[in-house]
Amino acid sequence: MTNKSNLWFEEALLPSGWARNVAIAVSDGRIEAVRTQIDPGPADDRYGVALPGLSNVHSHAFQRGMAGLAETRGPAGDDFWTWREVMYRFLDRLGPADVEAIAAQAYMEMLEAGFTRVGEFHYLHHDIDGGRYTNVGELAERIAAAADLTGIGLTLLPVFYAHSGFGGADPKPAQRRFLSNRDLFSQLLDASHRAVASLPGANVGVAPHSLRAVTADELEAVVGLAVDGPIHIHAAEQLKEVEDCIRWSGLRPVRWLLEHMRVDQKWCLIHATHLTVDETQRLASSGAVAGLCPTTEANLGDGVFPAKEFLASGGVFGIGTDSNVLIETAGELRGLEYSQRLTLRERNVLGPSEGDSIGGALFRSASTGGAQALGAPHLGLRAGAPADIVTLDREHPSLIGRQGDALLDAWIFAGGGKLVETVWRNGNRVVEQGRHRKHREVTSHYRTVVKALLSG
Ligand code: NGQ
Ligand code: ZN
Repeated sequence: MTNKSNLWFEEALLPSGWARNVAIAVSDGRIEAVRTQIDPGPADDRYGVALPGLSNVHSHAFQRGMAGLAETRGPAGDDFWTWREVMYRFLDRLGPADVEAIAAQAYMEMLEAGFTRVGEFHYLHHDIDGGRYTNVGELAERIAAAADLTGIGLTLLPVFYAHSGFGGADPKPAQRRFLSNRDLFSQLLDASHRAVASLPGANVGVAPHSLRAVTADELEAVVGLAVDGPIHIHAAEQLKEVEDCIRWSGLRPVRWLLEHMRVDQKWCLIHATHLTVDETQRLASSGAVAGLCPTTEANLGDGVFPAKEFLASGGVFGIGTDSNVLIETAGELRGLEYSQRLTLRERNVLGPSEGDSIGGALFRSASTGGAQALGAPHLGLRAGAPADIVTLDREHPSLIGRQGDALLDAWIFAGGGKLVETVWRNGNRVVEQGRHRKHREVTSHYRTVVKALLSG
């Protein structure tokens, strides 16, 4: 039996631009037809403003469980590397059921924020003592189960991690839960495919963690396993990483990747914060997506991505919530623009031409770049795409009298997260009035798990 519904929106952001009086017919999770300038039918469900669901290109779901717990000053000056120690200590306690409950909470919050798909950069593979689980896909299955429970679209990115620094340095004990060799990684990849097999629209890519964690040979081998999925890698997030890379190879990390790998549309370079002008232009022309995570990059003191030059050179970006310290869509886009305003001392930076709405430019780029980065380029409000639709609360004071891109400006700069009203993912209405249908159940489970973790 097919499952059909007819939705009607006052305004909708289609691939061709804003349209009014839009009817979207949904059948078995897909958009069957989009018609504009049409009156609502008697059986249509009516809504205000429709946007395509956004892709969250970079998440480490388990880190949601330590959100806000790394904001106390330590004995020496705190930085990314001291944060990483705190994060390693937190994951020392996580069992499979904890991972699943925390991921479910994170994915539910993503849907409530307007993300309908997530790229999970999944590197927690082994047991607490570093021993293998009997089932090599144990934790990949927990991620898939959290996606299944909440309904979010999943791009699973199993991570290859083998070293603690450039040139194949031995891993640290605290990294024991992440480690693979080539043979184990191909098992993890097979297990990842099996874990997502029954999830609608899910796919699998590969994620060599960073140039710190893989050798050149390992990188080549892992990239060769990508087949038709995307390739994600952390790059040039911290200055120390850039300096260590130069010491190892004579080149900066992004330059090294551009010279040694065929970096193209299949690639997503996460952060890519520290770029020269030349790297910025070459990364933009490679067609790879820059996976920007403005909230986490601010939280970790990473630095500011040269977004203005990158976009001027035709670059494509997606946004990610990374450490999940705060899960927002509007907030990430606002953070990206504000980081540019603060460093350049200008306003309205990330709109390419006069008359461009900044909210509109940010949202469109994050939609197309995000979908590309997750190997799901067909996303959007168009016939044949999955019905991943987000509505904004038309009655919110920030949206009064706005139309078209002015709605996006109001949402991103003046409204915040609370404007997301209804979210469909694969045709299922998973969020209503800003709350996920399983909010109570998912959060009560999360509460139990986190209380136990923090009291232990
Ligand atoms: C991660 N997070 O893999 O969770 C990293 C920290 C590392 C960010 N880079 C670990 N934001 O890069 O070594
Ligand atoms: Zn990351």
